[in-house]
Amino acid sequence: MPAPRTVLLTGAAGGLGTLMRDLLPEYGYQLRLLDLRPVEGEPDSIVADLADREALREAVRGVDAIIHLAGISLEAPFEKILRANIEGTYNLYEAAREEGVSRIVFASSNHAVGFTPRPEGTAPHDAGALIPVDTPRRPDTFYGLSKSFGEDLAQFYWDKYGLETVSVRIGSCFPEPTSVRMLSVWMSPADGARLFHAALTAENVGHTVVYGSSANTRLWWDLTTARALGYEPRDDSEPYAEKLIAEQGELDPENIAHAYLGGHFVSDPPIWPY
Ligand code: NAI
Ligand code: 15L
Repeated sequence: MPAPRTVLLTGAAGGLGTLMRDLLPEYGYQLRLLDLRPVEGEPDSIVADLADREALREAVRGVDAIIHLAGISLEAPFEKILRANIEGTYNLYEAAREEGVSRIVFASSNHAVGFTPRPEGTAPHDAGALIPVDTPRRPDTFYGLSKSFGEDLAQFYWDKYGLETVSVRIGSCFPEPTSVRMLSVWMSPADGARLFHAALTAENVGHTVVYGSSANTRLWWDLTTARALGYEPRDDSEPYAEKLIAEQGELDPENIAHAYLGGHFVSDPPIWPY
């Protein structure tokens, strides 16, 4: 496939969308922006709901690829997750299929496998202890279930229609890690842009699942499939470790919110205001 140039970025007004709007143009992409809310300072951004199939068809028409970030990004009542993340992602894939878009980068999440116990013992973990991408999916929330659905949807659209996807199980992509857990799952924004670029340009991805994080010293999962796309992370959360551990203490294996990949998402009740 020729290198994608025009890329639809859904969820462009959100936290990750805002970071990627800054970083991805350096790789030569022309971004078409879409969100439920107007993107500040971007009068040409498309304001549309993922429920609006006509608007989605128009939005995807003529783009080379899509980075799909839009949706509910935390736990919420099932009905809301169903509409935005499950039906909304289906609507986007249908629009892409109908308009002949050949590649989607799907913002999956660590919460699709959030009930996977984190590696035991002290980091850095041996390669054999890292969680592989083909570990059974164990969603920790309705939100995580929607990401699990998105990965299956992506596989289905590849097998049935030849529409390629890289599903990126993002850890925590924020300017800095803010918790001890994040020392293991953090993806710096710059590494996020490197990974999205690799996911857009690698050849013959079919449906590939990767974890999305930096090369953290305290890494919990295996970045092999991400590296196979050409991703070379340059950042590591370790410089933040001393301060965060002094403030919050080491992870406690007896604390359910510290025992699994998904952190506090595994705890009950699962629904917070957000
Ligand atoms: P965010 O909540 O800041 O942004 C999501 C954006 O999607 C918002 O601007 C919102 O208006 C838009 N949106 C929500 N429902 C929509 C709908 N029905 N139609 C159109 N737009 C809609 O979330 P963030 O942090 O930017 O995450 C982006 C994506 O990456 C999400 O899919 C999230 O699940 C995923 N992700 C993010 C992680 C992170 O560390 N930031 C970690 C793992 C996954
Ligand atoms: C996610 O999937 C969320 O979208 C993000 O806000 C963070 O909570 C992240 O996971 C995380 O696990 O830290």
